[in-house]
Amino acid sequence: MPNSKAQIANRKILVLHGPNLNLLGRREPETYGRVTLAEIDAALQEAAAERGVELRIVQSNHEGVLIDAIQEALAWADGIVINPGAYTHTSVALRDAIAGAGLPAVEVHLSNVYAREEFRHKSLIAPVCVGQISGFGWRSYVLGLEALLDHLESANERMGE
Ligand code: CA2
Repeated sequence: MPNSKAQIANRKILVLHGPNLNLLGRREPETYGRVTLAEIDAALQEAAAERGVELRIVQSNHEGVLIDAIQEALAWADGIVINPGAYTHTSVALRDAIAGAGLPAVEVHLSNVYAREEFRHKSLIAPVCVGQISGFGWRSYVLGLEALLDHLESANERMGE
């Protein structure tokens, strides 16, 4: 079995946080916990440093800004970790951007969207992602990053690199 904590040299990953996630830790702690977005970013940077990976992190409340970041990532990134927030359930444009970029993406959610309202059970984004992680609070992001890095590593192994 391959070493899942292997260092992957020069990997660069875009982390995208969608709308309202800037409020984390300050509103609705019963649903989203008390951890702030800055603390999640710090946990991600720590996990990335352990694997020798560079992260660029963007939060926006605007669909177009998220789409621009995905398009620009084509020029520099190896993959995307995204919590699309409520756009998960509504945005054909975000889905098209991820599909169009062709970069491997992992969708993450703090809450278990399948244990919540029915409108959250449908993700327009998940079908264009490698996979989805939902329900582990801030750890969903770190698990998503680890899963994406393992996916990139095994894709390389398949290509005989
Ligand atoms: O569980 C998740 O990570 C979600 O992506 C969060 C979205 C929600 O629309 C998705 O269905 C599931 C909402 C993010 C809003 O975050 C807030 C944080 C604190 C206070 C208010 C909103």
